Formats: sequence, structure tokens, C-alpha cells
Amino acid sequence: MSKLNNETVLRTLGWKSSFADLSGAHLAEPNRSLHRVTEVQRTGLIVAPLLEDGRNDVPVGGKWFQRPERERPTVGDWVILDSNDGRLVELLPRTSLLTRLSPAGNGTVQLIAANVDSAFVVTSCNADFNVPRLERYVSVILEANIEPVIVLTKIDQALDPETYQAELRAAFPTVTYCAVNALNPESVADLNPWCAEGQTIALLGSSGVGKSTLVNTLMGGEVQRTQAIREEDGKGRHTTTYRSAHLLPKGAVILDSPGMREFQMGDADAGVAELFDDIEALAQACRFRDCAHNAEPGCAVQAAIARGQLDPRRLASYNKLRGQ
Ligand SMILES: Nc1nc2c(ncn2[C@@H]2O[C@H](COP(=O)(O)OP(=O)(O)O)[C@@H](O)[C@H]2O)c(=O)[nH]1
Ligand SMILES: [Mg+2]
Ligand SMILES: [Zn+2]
Repeated sequence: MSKLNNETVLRTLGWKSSFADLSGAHLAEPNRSLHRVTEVQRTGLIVAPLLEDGRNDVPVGGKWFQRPERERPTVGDWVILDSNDGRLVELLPRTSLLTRLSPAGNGTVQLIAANVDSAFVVTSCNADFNVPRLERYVSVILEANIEPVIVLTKIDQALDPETYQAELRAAFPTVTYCAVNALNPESVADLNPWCAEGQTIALLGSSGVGKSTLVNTLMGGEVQRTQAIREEDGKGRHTTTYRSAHLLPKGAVILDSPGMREFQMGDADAGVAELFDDIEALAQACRFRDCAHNAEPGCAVQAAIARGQLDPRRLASYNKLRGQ
């Protein structure tokens, strides 16, 4: 362990002691250090903490870029570097991986972030609010075994914030949502349960919905508090921001994905099944195993709609997301 970076520092970057058993033999070798990828550039990575010589950039050789997309390093990855020359030696196994289809439309997968615990899907009380789009985000997040949290911003600007919340409850009965004024620290404190040390949060949503504002509030509210603590006992915690990784004073790391205006989902059947588990449960009772829940005799899903127990819009979304 002596060759590892200081564990306290690693913890501020989201390292969990439960990851320790993930690290392979490479760490036992001399001159190896453990870092987190905070940014991916065209020819290399930006990592934290710094290498021994004070650098934070790691050139990544062609060998890595020739690998299948999923085996290349992405933001949030834990990597083992050679502390002598900064060479990327090993990519540690991930606990989760968020992906999307490339907007280029050629069917390739793009990595968004790795080792994420929860994802804030940010939308606001205005024209941005769009249930089908939120359903796509949430399906992909669930598919990746990440906890989705819908963050509804600008409740202070809406005449009818409760209408948006009612829509969220109807469309996402099993997903937590927080309705906030992103400019107000007390309001944003509703997100604290996901912001503890060791947690990594991915931030998703169209531009203009308040992602940067949320990060500022999550960072800023506490900077003041940290200063107050310092006066008392000389202890406190620095907050640090990289281009796309923010170390929150509460301990969590937020990974901000740039330019997510277009979010094409790849295969997310398991995530869709989880989001629509009520329909999946009803479908167990359909007469035909391959029932498409349209006009088949003995369709338990249509029966639930007829009884007023299932919103037909939900079935339409489910079928659409499953490509039917
Ligand atoms: N009143 C109010 N304004 C907000 C809220 N969230 C964001 N804004 C404003 O909306 C604009 C866009 O926010 P920004 O954080 O840049 O969105 P981003 O593109 O998702 O990062 C800024 O002018 C913010 O001040 C909110 O909850 N209430
Ligand atoms: Mg922004
Ligand atoms: Zn059916």
C-alpha cells in the first residue's frame, strides 16, 4: 500500500475501500500509483491526484485507442500509472459504466462516465420538461445499475410547479425526484443524501436547465461553511474543481458531461424493464407469452388500461422504448 497514493486523498476523489479488492497484481509492483480520470482529451487523460513530478496529464498510446470503445479509459475511471514515466498501465474494473450511442449515427457506443453511483437527471419547470426524454435517460441509467434521481429545477419560476411534480410521480413511480430552486442552498440540500464521501454522481440534462448552477450551489454553500469551521478548530476541507469533475465539500464527486444535448440510447432493455416494472408484472398474466399488448385476446395490460389502472401513455412509452 505504501506505493499507493495517500488513501485520504483518493477518498476525496471517490475511492471506496470496497474497491480495494478490485485492484490487481499491478499495484503490488514498484512505481505504481492509483489515479482517477477527470478528463479525456484527444491524445491523453487528465488525472487526479497529480503524478509524483507534478504533472496531471497522461499521454495514452495507440495501444489503448485501438481497443474496443468500452475498454478505453473514460471520465471517472480508476487507472494505475507508472509513476516514473506516467504511462497508463491498467484500467481497473468498473462498478458501472454510462454509455450512449454516438450522435454520428454510425451505431458506435460512446462512453459518458465510469464508476458512477447515482445520476442526477436535470430538467426544469418549462419547455425543457419532456417525459419521453426523461424516460430515455432513466432507462439508460437503470440499465447501467446506477441510481437515477430526477432533479426538477426552477420551481421558483413556475406558476404551477406541482403540475410538473405530479407528472413525474405518474411517469416515474419508482424513481426519486427532487424539486429545487438551484440558486438556493437550502433547497439544493435535498440532494445531500447522494452527496456523501465515496459517492460519484453523474450530471445529465439539456443545456440551460441549471446543471452548472446546481454544481455552484453544491460547492459554494459549503465553501463558506468550511471557512467558518477553519476559524474554530483550524480544520476544513478544500473544494476542488476540474473541468468536468467537481469535488463537493460534502465528499461526493460530480462528473459533468459536456454537451449532452443529444442523448441517443443504446440497448437498454433491462433498464426499460425496470422502469416499467408495473407493465412487466401485468404482462405475466397475458394469455400469449409474446403478447404485444395491442388487441390480443386475454391481454392483461389492456385490461388494466380498461380498468383505469394503467395510463395508456405509459404503455405507448414502453413499446416505443422497446422498439415496438
Ligand atoms: N430562478 C432560477 N434560475 C435558475 C435555476 N436553475 C438555473 N437557473 C438559471 O438558468 C440559467 C441556466 O442555468 P445553467 O446552470 O447555466 O444551466 P446548464 O446549461 O444546465 O449548466 C442561468 O441563468 C441560471 O441562473 C433555478 O432553479 N431557479
Ligand atoms: Mg452548464
Ligand atoms: Zn398483453
